[in-house]
Amino acid sequence: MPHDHTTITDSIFSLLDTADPEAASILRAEDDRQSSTIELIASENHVSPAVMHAMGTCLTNKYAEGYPGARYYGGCEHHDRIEQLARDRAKSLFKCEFANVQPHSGASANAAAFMALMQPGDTFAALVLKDGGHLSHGMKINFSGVFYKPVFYPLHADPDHEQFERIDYDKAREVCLEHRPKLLLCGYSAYPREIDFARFRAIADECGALLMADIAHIAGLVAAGVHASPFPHAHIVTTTTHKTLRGPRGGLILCNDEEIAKKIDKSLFPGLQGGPLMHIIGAKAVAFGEALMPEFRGYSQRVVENAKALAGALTERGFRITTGGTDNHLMLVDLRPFDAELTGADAERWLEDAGMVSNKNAIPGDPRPPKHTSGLRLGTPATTTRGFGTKEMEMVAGWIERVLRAKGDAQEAGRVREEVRLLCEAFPLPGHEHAGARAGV
Ligand code: DSN
Repeated sequence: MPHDHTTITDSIFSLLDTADPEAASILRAEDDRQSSTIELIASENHVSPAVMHAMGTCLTNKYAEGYPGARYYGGCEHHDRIEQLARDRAKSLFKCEFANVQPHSGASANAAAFMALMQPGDTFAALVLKDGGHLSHGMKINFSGVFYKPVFYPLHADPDHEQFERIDYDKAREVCLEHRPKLLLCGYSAYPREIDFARFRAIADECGALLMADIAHIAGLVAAGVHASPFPHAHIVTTTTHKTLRGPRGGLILCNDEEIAKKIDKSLFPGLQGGPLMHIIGAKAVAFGEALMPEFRGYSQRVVENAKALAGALTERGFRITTGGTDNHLMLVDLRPFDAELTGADAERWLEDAGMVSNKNAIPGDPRPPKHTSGLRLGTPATTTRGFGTKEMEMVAGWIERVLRAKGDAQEAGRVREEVRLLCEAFPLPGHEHAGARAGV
């Protein structure tokens, strides 16, 4: 639907409309898609206008290979200052001693951490990938599986166990004692419960491993004090900056040990990357500044409240939430109790037709292949940013039920689509607000 009012986003686009109408029309279409749909992908968010603007600045014009005070190019005075600001804010946010803000992504951050702490061929332990791990945690064709030797620990698989589908710390210990990995990796892409970092550290100490926490998903919750911090337990912490942390797309590495910090800096540059994306580093500084504000804690608390509300409302409607609920921003929905035939792939497609964007996801022990799955992963960082509260999350659960009960029927999807659109208009995205928007004008 075209814009019929002026917003901050419109003013950004107006220049592009003239300079490159073809590209502008594509970007406007994407902007309209994001504005008029409900984003339920747990790893996505909507950045503030300040973060959005910071990404589009003169910082992109400069090569700044190296680090503040030690660059390979002249003219880096202001780049040094902005990178130092990003580092300092990251350290305040996560209460640690060292921060490298240059990783282009979470996967790059993980590659740098591995390169800093292991030799090719070394063993590391991580969660079974299909139980919620990440491809950079040992997938066979990823760098982590090609150059290193992963061994895996599982979730509790016994449905009668009170810890069903939660991390099996005893098994993790057994795996580590048997294989003596150099690195024990915790932190996941699809795990809805709090991680016991102290317990992992005890296992790491017992088997002689270093502990690495990849907090890509929960970083914002950790920064806000809504999820336990991996510090002081983890030797090294990696994250993305664009999920619950609500910054630009990118990565970050943190630690408290000077020797490890030196190795990280070296392995990232010149080990893995060349010129840093300085415009993104500028936007990281701005996003970290926002996350240091008291409001960010309230936002993060609402993310979790909203996730619990959505999980509860879906449970009432006959879906099963793995582990029985959530402690964080995401949940895994087992679709089978609702409809034994329904796959995650169908559900994802039908919900998108109705304006709700999600992703199919394997549930622990899923008998279906990854292309189909029996589950959906849903998250609330983006809906909370646009102002949804628990009441709106219950409306979302009702729409999910209607669309999936109608098995993708186009008419029902169309009706829900219109209701979704109206709610989205009442809760405009950051930078799209205009007078009267909340009144539905
Ligand atoms: N692709 C991300 C996610 O959706 O969880 C992880 O990098």
